[in-house]
Amino acid sequence: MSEIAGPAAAALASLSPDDVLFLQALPKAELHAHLNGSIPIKTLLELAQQHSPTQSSEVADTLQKLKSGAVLDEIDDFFSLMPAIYALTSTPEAVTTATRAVLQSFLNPTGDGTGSPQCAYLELRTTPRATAHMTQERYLTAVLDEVEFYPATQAALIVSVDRRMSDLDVEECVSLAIEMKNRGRRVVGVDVCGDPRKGDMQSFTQHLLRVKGAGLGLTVHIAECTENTTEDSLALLSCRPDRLGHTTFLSDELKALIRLIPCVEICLSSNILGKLVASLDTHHIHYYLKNNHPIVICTDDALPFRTSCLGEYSLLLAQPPLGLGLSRGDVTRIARMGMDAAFSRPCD
Ligand code: 6MZ
Repeated sequence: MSEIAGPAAAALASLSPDDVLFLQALPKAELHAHLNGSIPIKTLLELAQQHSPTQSSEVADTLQKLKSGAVLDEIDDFFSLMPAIYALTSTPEAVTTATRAVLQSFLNPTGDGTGSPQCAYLELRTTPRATAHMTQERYLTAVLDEVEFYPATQAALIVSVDRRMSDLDVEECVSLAIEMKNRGRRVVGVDVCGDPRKGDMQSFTQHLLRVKGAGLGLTVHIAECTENTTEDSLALLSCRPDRLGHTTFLSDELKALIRLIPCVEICLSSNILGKLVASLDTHHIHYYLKNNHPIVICTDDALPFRTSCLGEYSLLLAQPPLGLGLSRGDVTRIARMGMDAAFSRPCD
């Protein structure tokens, strides 16, 4: 696991050793983690080393930013990190290396002496990507080979559809997810992600409506930024998603509509460092806690946001202003809600 920094690190540092032990031992589900945003910095640097003769200045600049802690003043600052990361994961071998490192960082004992992994169950998500070296199917196969190295009670994959994809690409991506599931591969759901200001969600619905019929879970990033219109959110909600990502700018009218959606994926550090939410105080997590709506606590992109599952849970337990000051009982209840919201219910 990479070093954590920022609000999650400050919250963790404020906890007593006993509180830290309590959080480490708590079975946690990580249900919203993007593969290419979760690669440990050490692994990314190793990939860059192998790549070095052809390393562009863009890759070098991005690595420098990620090492020192990327400052994200606007949404483009986050998305502009991705091309360099993608340049380093453009072959099946690099995808294998990156996926293995991400899975190990979440699921292998963290080396903190407790023997606990970061999380008990991981639903990793990724966007199948075709490059000069691989097809989308080859990409997905490389990822799934690594995911399936772990038992089904520990790891599964969600196939992401990117808002920037063409209609044909969305159709193919959803078909690929369904085909993989039908072949017995461990795909458990489909996600809609990508730059929230892009894409026409109305045109995505015909493809997304096939997801649940195929026995897959559906999760969608929704109302992530102020530019997301009510129509955009309504189009996504019309596909009856099982989980919602972020929901940062959902209006009260739309919040009323999501009462029956089983779970909202909350990414505290991501929202704060990405400057989509001003502070923990004003975070929409308060609305869900007050209304007893199920949530799951997630890292989103541990690489740029320099966080971990432990860090995110520390933000729940730490006293204000560093955390929400929730009780151990409440934090235990939230962790259980997360486990219950998995697409493939892990039974141990
Ligand atoms: C929307 C996000 C995201 O799929 O290549 N992604 N989309 N909002 C976010 N919040 C900050 N964080 C990550 O992982 C990287 C991709 O995940 C999506 C973006 O499309 C990004 O390119 P994969 O493994």
